[in-house]
Amino acid sequence: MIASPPDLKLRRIIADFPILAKRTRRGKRLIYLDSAATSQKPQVVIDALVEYYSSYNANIHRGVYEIAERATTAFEDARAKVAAFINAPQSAELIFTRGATESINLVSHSWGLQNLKPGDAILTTQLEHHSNLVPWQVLAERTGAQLRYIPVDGRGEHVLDKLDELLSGVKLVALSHVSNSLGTIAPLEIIIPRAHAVGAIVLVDGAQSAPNMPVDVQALDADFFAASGHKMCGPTGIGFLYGKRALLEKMPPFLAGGDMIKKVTYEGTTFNELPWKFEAGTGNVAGAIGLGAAVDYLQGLDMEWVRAHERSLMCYAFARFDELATRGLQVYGPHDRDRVADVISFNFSDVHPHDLASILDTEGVAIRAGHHCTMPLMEKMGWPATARASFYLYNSEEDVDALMDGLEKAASVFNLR
Ligand code: 7TS
Repeated sequence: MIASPPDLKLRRIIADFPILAKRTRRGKRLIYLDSAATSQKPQVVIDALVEYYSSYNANIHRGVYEIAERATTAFEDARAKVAAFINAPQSAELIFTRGATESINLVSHSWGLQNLKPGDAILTTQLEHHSNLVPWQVLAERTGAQLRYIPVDGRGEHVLDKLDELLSGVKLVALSHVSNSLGTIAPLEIIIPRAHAVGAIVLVDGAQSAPNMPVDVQALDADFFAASGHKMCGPTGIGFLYGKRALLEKMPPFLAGGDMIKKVTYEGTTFNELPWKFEAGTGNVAGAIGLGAAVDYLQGLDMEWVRAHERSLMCYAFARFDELATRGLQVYGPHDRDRVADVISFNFSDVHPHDLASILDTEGVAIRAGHHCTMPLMEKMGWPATARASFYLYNSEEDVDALMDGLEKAASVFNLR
């Protein structure tokens, strides 16, 4: 197979990311295939951060002077942009957090401690990132609720045969939209209505979907949707939680302090309105503004295009990987191109994935190796670890070829025939 060179749109996108023009220590082009861990940042996002810090750095929601008002407006504009990006009905339903992990913890502490009791159940899946698993284990322990798992098959696809049984007594379903280890796209269109039919609410961990495909929380009918800015071209330390207003209104604050209050006396406190009730203390103002710029950038590209681009790259990568199948390259995850997003997990013969990643690094190719924060999944599948390549909007078929060349090199280092 021959790689198609990047077209004009892709060349322009690549040029938007200054890091992609840098060389590695060995003088190689950087082939970044670890965007599921964190994405690279376009210049417009970097500029938004610099502009805030150099022109209008001030705290928000308090000062009456010019730069404080400008900072507050920029922060709240960013909220509106992110809300629109996932088609949330109102900006007030969009809470800024540090990222998906904090968003999930907000729900487990605030909604979970208030609503769960012994005899209730929480349903998640065997595919989850630790961030969407450990908070529920802790909550189950604290409330006496039971934690159950939707099983996955050997390809990492959800097995729904026993869904009705699993849903009995369930108050909350928490599952990832896209698996960070295998790229599996969850059948939310089946699971969410069935969960609602038994009166359960649904939290969607969108850490890996928001960056890669159009997301419409109203069409999904998700009750909560969590994501991280740093995986979608935004800065680190900023993310968001969308929640339906009726649920958020009834939930107690997660953290207490400044900004989340309406009135405080020595006797007690009246909490602020949504969304500020859940935003105690000075938030990541620069981060939110940067995330607003990231969302503008993504919308400018069109998320349908992003998904189509990644799907086509994945098809090319799967085809190229097939060439090494006879030499012991094993690809995990769903084979149906419509059920898999931007991630390919694999092992090459008995070479340890960390050794593979190190050899690829000498060629400038950055991939991740390990358990990808899904230790129970790895144990279930019987894989000590996998190598993982994840693609994003700035990757090209030439990047896939560079990965293949690196794997060929590994094969010769390890004498694989
Ligand atoms: N949920 C999923 C599905 C994720 O992939 C991740 C991070 C998180 C939650 C947590 O996100 P955070 O921004 O709060 O840390 N996933 C990965 C990964 O695959 N490699 O590094 C981080």
